[in-house]
Amino acid sequence: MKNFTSFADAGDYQALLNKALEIKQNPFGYQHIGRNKTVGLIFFNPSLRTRLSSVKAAYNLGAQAWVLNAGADSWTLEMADGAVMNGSTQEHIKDAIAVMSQYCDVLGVRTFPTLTDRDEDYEERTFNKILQYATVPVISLESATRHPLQSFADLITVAEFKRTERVKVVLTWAPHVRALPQCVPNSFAEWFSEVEWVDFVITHPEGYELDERFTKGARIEYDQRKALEGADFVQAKNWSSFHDYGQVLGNDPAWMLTPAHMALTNDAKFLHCLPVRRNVEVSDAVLDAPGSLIIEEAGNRVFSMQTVLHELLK
Ligand code: AN0
Ligand code: CP
Repeated sequence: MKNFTSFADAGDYQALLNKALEIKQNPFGYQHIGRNKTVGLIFFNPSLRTRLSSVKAAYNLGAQAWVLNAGADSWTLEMADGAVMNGSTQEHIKDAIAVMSQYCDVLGVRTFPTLTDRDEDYEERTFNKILQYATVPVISLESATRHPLQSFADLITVAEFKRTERVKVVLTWAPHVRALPQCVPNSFAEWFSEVEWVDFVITHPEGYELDERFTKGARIEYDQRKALEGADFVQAKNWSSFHDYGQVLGNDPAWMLTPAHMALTNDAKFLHCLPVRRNVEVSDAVLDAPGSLIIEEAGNRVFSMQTVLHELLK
């Protein structure tokens, strides 16, 4: 592994999953790998789980971590190549990333999409600049189009809680009050459509089709009730439209996950990457039910990150 930005970087996903399950059993067993190593974490956007689980993962591995909230804690960064910097930006991303690379052995970066310029987002122009200027391995802490550490944590969670050899996993769109990125569903689709022991179904209202580069191989079912039938795991997430880029096309509250939806499933376990808008995306009764794994799923963010750090630092 050279960088970790997508499913492709995971290589043999089953081997990586087995490693994560092993590390979870013995979280301090690889401290020789992190000794005298520094993990740098840069956030261009807010975070609770990614930020804290990454620090914890570094500590478990015997490494130190620093965090920078770019823009808020540092100089305002210029992204455009060749910019005449006589406006509000104070330091070029080129210099900032090259400098920060000297202060760490691996660099985690969170960027978000513009949700207004689809080409800029789907070409990952910001993240690719970071890859270009970094001189150490780079981990995506969520980019414009992907959130691979989240999907890896979701895979760990499904593997831990599955009751049968094969499982049906459903990703369902959920209503929200804001326009959100497609990163989480893109990555979820990219990962779960490749897992051999998963029957993967995506359900969403018409107009919320994701980029086919992420959903190829997945079954798409517009009837949410039909999709949920017999599900072993249900992951709910809102996303804005890909085709009508960044738009909220409708927010039918009937798509909010309730116990009536879950009753259609095979006593499914419930997943959500968090943060969740309670009683908008999903009802309290689902989030707080015994079958809800939202806290365990967030807990596994430590082990997805720790496993990736292990692979990059070993
Ligand atoms: C972000 C998103 O949808 O990508 C982060 C989720 C991990 N969610 C929100 O902005 C609410
Ligand atoms: N799930 C997730 O990535 O959460 P944060 O945005 O809080 O890091």
